[in-house]
Amino acid sequence: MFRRVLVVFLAMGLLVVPGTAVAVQAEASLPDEPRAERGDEALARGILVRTENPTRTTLRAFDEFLPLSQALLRAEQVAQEPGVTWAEPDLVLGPSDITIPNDPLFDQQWSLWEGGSTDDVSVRAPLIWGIDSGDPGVVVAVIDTGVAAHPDLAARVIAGYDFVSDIAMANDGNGWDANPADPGDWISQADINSGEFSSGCDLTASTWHGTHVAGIIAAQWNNEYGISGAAPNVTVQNVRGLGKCGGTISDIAAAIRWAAGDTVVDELTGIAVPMNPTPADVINLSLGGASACTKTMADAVSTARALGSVVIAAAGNEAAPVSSYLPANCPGALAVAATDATGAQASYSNFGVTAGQIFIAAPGGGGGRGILSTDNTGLTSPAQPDFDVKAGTSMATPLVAAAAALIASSGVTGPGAIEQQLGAAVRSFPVTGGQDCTLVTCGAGLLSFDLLAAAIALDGERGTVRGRNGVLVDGTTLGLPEGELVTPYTKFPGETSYTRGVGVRRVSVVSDTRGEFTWQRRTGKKIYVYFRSASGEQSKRVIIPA
Ligand SMILES: [Ca+2]
Ligand SMILES: [Ca+2]
Ligand SMILES: [Ca+2]
Repeated sequence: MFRRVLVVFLAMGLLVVPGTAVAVQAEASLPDEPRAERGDEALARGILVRTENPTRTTLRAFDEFLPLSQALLRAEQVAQEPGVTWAEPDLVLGPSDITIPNDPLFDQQWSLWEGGSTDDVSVRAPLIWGIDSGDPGVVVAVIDTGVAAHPDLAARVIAGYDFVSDIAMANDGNGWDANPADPGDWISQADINSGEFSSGCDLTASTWHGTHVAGIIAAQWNNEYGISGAAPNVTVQNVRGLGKCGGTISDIAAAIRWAAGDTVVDELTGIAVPMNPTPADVINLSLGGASACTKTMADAVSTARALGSVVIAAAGNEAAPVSSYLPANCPGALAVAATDATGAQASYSNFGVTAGQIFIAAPGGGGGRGILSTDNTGLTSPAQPDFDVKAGTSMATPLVAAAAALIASSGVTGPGAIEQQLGAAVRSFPVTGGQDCTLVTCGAGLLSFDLLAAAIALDGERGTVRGRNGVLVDGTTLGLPEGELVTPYTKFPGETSYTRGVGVRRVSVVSDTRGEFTWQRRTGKKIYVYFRSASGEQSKRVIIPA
């Protein structure tokens, strides 16, 4: 179970303040979701009521603070009144409401939590976990070296595809294939002598880079083992684009498009790769090379965005202008710079020369303080699961991907909307006495999950948060045949048009009590649908064209 730790952050002006409305009512749990202890039930000061005419939200204050369970009953009664669109408790969240998992190595995860050390500058992840620890239905595609088997990843990582085409680089005996497990990417002297690899390859043991990145995003939390991911309930999809000595733009671009749900054809065989059954909400690219953005890469990124995926890319570790490194310099890719444990710009991090080249910064370690994550002991082929530290923009990027996944988990859809919230979830760069980040060198600010919480809370008042009180139904109860291919559209009370959702939706359908969804059949896209109802009833409209 979780520990709750009393930490007073008020002096830093963090987190929601008493009276802030947050859509966490009921917290009826989604399946297999570890839950914060509810022994100390949240208190509500009243009921927030939304009426149709005029469309506005008002507070009906209680005479005294009521526990959440009682407030929910009141809210249900209010919701039955004529003209009421929805009603929910106005909860009071205290600054002590920090969810700390029991993973034994969590204390070493300084990039997630400052944990009492005055030096470490983290993303303050526990400040949002009590509200949003991620939805298993939200998928982050990690395009990397593949993932090795690991107990802290087994339940959180699903197989994607292996897009390393060169057989020597692939190191698994074949080109593209359906098994993206990491066979190891070591380079021996014999490899260098063979002439099979580019001249830039150095002797190295296997890096288990993809395994490390995956763990930063979604390592199993609260299992009394290892570490916790930053978005510990989202799903990582393992898509292999790197092998021995790296990967090629063509393979990585194919991996990006496939991850987003595009049709990808194997050019060697002319056969289409099976469609990704779980297109990604977020694509993590902890990789790069020194080049202007090429057409192939630019097209892949823009295609992914058009299909609904947020693309997040490491700025690179050359201590050089990011404009010279792809894919971070590609239009639509969100470039991530790294900070060290002091919050200064990491010595290796690539940086912006003009504002906007870097989107945001996050801890990537450095100066002897690395980022702890899942690893493997194998020097060549995979051996035993392990934990170890690495540093780089590769480690900062998955923190941003995790934050994007938490935003997606809250029901915000589409790269534009997710990016907007992500860009707002930053605090000012600290003054360190070292090489401080600036708005030009490191982007909009330092990623700060507590501010993500505020953004999600505000969004809840507009009714776009999929709360934890969802009624769980499956697609068949909506009259949709099992396996139906659909795309979600949303319209909320007071809006006149439908907005198309992202292509990635759940098989199971989660409702909250505000608004409605409609669906359209769409071939070629596997879908998962969220469903909204009014006052617990399914006020859906299902449109299935001929
Ligand atoms: Ca292969
Ligand atoms: Ca393979
Ligand atoms: Ca763990």
